[in-house]
Amino acid sequence: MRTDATKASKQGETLDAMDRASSLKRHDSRMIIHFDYDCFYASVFEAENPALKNQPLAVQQKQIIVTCNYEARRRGLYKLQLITEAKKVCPDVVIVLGEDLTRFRNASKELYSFLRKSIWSGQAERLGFDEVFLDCTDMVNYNIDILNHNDLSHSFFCLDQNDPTIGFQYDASEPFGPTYPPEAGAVSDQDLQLYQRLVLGSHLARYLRHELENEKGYTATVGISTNKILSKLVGNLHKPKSQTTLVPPYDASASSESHVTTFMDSHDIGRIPGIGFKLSQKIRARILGRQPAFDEGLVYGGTKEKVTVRDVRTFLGMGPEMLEEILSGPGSQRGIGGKIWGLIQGVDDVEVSQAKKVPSQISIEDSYTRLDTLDEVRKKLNLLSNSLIRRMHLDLMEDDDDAENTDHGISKRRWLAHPRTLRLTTRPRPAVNPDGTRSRSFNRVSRSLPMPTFAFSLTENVHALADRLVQDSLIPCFRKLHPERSGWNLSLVNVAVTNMAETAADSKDSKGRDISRMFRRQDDVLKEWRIVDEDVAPHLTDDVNDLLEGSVDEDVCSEATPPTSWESDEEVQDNVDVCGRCGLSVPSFALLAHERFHQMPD
Ligand code: DCP
Ligand code: MG
Ligand code: MG
Repeated sequence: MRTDATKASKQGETLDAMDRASSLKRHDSRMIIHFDYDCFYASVFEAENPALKNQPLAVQQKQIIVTCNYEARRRGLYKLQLITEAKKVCPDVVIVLGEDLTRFRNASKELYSFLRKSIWSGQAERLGFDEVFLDCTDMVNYNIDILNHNDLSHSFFCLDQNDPTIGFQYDASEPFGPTYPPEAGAVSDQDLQLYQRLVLGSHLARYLRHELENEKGYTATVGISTNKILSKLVGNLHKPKSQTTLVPPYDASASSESHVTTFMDSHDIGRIPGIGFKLSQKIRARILGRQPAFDEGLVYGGTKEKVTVRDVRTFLGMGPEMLEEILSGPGSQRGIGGKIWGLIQGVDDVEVSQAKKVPSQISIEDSYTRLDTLDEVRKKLNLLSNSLIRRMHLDLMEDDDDAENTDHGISKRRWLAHPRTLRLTTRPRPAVNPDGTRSRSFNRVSRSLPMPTFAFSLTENVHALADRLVQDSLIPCFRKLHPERSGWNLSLVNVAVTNMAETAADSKDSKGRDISRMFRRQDDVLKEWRIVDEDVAPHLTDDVNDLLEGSVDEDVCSEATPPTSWESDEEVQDNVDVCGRCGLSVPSFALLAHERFHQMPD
């Protein structure tokens, strides 16, 4: 039994943490809806071939199932399962190959565009291929103002400010769908306004989910709250094809505790977006007072330790300063302690970003089980450069359909932006130790150089440009990065262009034409997305690429924008290795366990 003294000190700690929490600024005035498509890759195949819908369907990359539909999950299959195991569990599983990401990328853009057009603000942000945040504050506020409080259950949600007949009927007296917590108590006067707005948000979410299903054939799991982190996390509670609203109180009071705190507290520290594997291990080490153990039983590894947000939040002396001290180190973000302290308490004031005109970086990479000769490097660089230039043409150019520029009615192309920097990155594998083991340090090294202007040629073909890029720029750069002729072995090569300089300003066009061009391309190019593919696979960042070893992955486009709370810590990205036996990608820390897995008898 706990003594009064410990109880008092525990309470003291909690109060202290609560005081600190209440000093954080929470922005409750926004309405954010987060979408995560259900079994996304599988759904893309189902959309192409609806007959697949009623069958257990799994999408294969290398030896694993990256995802499977819910019929397959009902029969015991799960994400990241080995194909061999899946076939044992469900012999009639239909397996489709998902190594070419083009169809997923296209579907992702199409759904994103559809959702963006469904809201007023245009503030729609894609996270990876299968998540979208929508800022619906304006739509909800407008509809709050037109509520008839005498007859809430017969409300009409107006979807067009210019036409009051466009919209849907709904019951504004209660939220649609599940809530967190499930049994919400009476709403206090103080929380009434927020509650009402969330009720409207939940009905709008229902409408958008149904539209997505009816018009595009995709279902999604949705979260509704006042910022990105809360809407994303709360959506996870009811999957698939459902939604969850986080209901107030969002702040603690004398009579009730904050639902935000209870909700965030229940998460393992490693599940919080923005806290990647390395950061969470550092935090765990401090809370446990020792190095946290790995779970060696998992193919992908993980941690054995359960350290919850609550454990962290109520740890003696915990606060932004302590987190800063735990997490800061070479290359860490300034103010990381305060940022993480906010995040674990559900505070996230980062805006849902507007669609971007051009990506701030295009990066192409591939991983290899063995890459140790210059000849091979040259070949790989060639493949990567071909992809890079093709991707630059797709993402950084548009049709130039000005009359004087058309060639017999066929539009010429013009650059929207010129990247100024070319960057080559490799991930060297340390040499094998005398005892046959290999150290697990997989940091990337890179060098940047000015982007050569010939790469923007509109007349030379892609192959010729790629050859020249390799010969004139990348090989010399590679030699500087790896001056030794041999002795290295690379597990990854990445070629990226960054530091975009938009060209509209120095175009010869008049201002007026630029504006009209801007509007014209709004629905084509302006909607271009942020590709943050780290988030396609939250904790297995290099996974998708590594699984695609041998083919060139064009989707590893991480943003070069200033870090936001949504970027996973980079270190996670750097610590994935490819198993030499089966080609499966495994976080470095789990490779030993994975190798042991191969040694196991059948
Ligand atoms: N993906 C991948 N490799 C991973 C994780 C994910 O290739 N390690 C791909 C396949 C998924 C897609 O990204 O379809 C989206 O990832 P999710 O985790 O959201 O998984 P699903 O959408 O497939 O399933 P759920 O219904 O659980 O959201
Ligand atoms: Mg997802
Ligand atoms: Mg999903």
